[in-house]
Parts: sequence; C-alpha cells; structure tokens
Amino acid sequence: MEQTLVILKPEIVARGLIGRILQRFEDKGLRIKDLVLKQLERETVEAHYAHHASKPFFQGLVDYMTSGPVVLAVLEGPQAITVVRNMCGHTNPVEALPGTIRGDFSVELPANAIHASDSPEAAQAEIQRFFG
Ligand code: 3AN
Repeated sequence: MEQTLVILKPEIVARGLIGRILQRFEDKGLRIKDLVLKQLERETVEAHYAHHASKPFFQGLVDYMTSGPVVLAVLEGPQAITVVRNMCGHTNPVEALPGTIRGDFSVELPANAIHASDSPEAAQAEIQRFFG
C-alpha cells in the first residue's frame, strides 16, 4: 500500500466539482485516508512549490493557489502515486487527454485542477507538510 497527497485547486472548489473529482478516486478503488477544505497561506504554497521558485510563473502560481480554499486529501492504494498521477493527466490542460482529470476539468495553466505527489519522497514530505 502507498499513500499520496492531492490538492484540488481553487477553481475546482469554486466550480463545485469537489465531489465529482473525489468520486473518481473512490470509483478507482483508492481510499480517502484524510481530507480537509482549507485556505492555504502564501508561505505554505511557496514551500510546496519551492523547486519552481526560479520559474517565471512562480508568483502567479502562488497567487492562484492562495486565491481561494483548496481541498487537501491523502489517498491510499496499491502504487497510489503512479495511479493518481495517471488519472490527473498531463500538466498542461491543453495536452491532457480526455478521460484524465486535467483533460476533463481544466483549460489552461496554472489552473490545472489538481496537484498530485510525483514520488514517494514528495508524497511523504507533502503529507507531513499538510497533515503532519
Ligand atoms: P505537475 O503539477 O504536473 O507535477 P509541475 O511540477 O511542473 O507539474 O508544475 C507545478 C504546477 O505549476 C502545475 N501544476 C501548474 O499549476 C504550474 N505550472 C507549471 N508549468 C506552468 C507554466 N508554464 N505556466 C503556469 N503555471 C505552470
């Protein structure tokens, strides 16, 4: 069993799509181990995306991620990190295939619907950051 962290981004909460996204994970067979609706602080988002601090889109990304409440969830299942990343689809909604969450629910960066941990190390650090 593996755990991963997902963030349903502000537009998903604002558009009333929380239930439909979480349903996909439950339909898949993943278990929701922890769940909270929360307005993130800038410092928390800056730490979460620290590896992108030098990118031109960084400030816009932090502005976006603090523009409204998000849903944080810990999901558990066999190879959950890979399974959830595959369900999310390509980072850029334009490239994300229909049938993926980003392909079905988003149109442009940085508002690409969802964040999901991309490695066991990231999952551990992110679960600690948001639920520790
Ligand atoms: P992923 O979230 O798929 O792991 P990353 O780590 O490359 O992708 O990007 C982190 C976040 O930064 C993305 N989820 C997206 O919101 C934002 N982002 C990535 N690339 C761009 C870009 N070119 N312009 C604006 N925002 C971006």
